[in-house]
Amino acid sequence: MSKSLIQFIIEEQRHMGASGDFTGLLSDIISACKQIAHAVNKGDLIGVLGSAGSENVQGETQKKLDVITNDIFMQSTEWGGHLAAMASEEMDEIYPIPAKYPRGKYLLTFDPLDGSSNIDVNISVGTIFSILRCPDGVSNPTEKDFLQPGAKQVCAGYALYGPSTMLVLTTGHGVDGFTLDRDIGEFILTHPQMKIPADTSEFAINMSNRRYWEAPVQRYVEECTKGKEGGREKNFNMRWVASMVAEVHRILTRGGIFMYPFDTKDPAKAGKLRLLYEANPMSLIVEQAGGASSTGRQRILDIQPDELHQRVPVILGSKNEVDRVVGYHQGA
Ligand code: AHM
Ligand code: MG
Repeated sequence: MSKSLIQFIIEEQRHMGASGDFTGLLSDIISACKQIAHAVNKGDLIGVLGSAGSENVQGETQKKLDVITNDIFMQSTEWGGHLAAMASEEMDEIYPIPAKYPRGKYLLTFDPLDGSSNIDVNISVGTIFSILRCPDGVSNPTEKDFLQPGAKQVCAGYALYGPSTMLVLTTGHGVDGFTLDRDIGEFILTHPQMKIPADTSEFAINMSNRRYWEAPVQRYVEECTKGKEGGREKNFNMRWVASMVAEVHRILTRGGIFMYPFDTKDPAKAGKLRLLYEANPMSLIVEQAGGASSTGRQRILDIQPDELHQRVPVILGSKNEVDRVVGYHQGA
């Protein structure tokens, strides 16, 4: 018989001897992802495409769906009594759970709609989330309580709104993938224990930034594009969806390396992707599936965050290729 995501989580909780709080939180997150899948899928039929006419804290123009999906995620998770506070790409400050609801022991960070530049052109987008424990004794969390290294995540996951909607998650015991069966409204386990092959011949990077990269990334990509004629043992293929969720999902399915490396395009930014709700959850998922994730100089999950919306360089995917790029950084 097919196994639903809720059944899967309840069974995990039994093994862990957990209280049920975590299952409650995850069930609220699942509900949010189903609602977002519905809004993304309906698109212009319900008038949700286009710009919201506002900017987020990172100075990026918000799409209507960025705002709508942020509200869906907040409203679905704030009431349950499982969270003490949450933080999102679309909110400048952390959001402590309002006094009218009970406060719980977890902190949630999320990017409600990642890759949102792809919405209007009907290309896959996703939601990324990360669950942390609220530090002991803290009943009124502040930003500093969120500044925990990614290795401390209790759970990380993403929903991919593609030809089918999938939810992929880890609680630190491997990575499992579930597909939304719209007829019954349930996520069903379809991809148990996903594993990233250690070797790959596919790379993903935004080549238009090439002139801004550092020497180790220049060298690696140059070798990939030259393939057998440039000293590598094989030729490489390239992909760039501009939706990190879609790229990570491809890598979990058939291997690959994804890079949004350090570049000199904007000296104020260390990278493009955000540590707490993009790089950390994706790094935990990738490592739990046997892959690797690094800035080029440091394992991402070891980074001690300095601020909520901090950006980091990201190089993740098939282990042997990530190790090669890290090696080029060490040699530089
Ligand atoms: P977003 O959170 O504003 O959508 O930005 C993150 C996205 C990633 O999904 C993707 O890998 C990257 O930005 C694409 O950037 P670019 O447009 O520079 O190729
Ligand atoms: Mg994002």
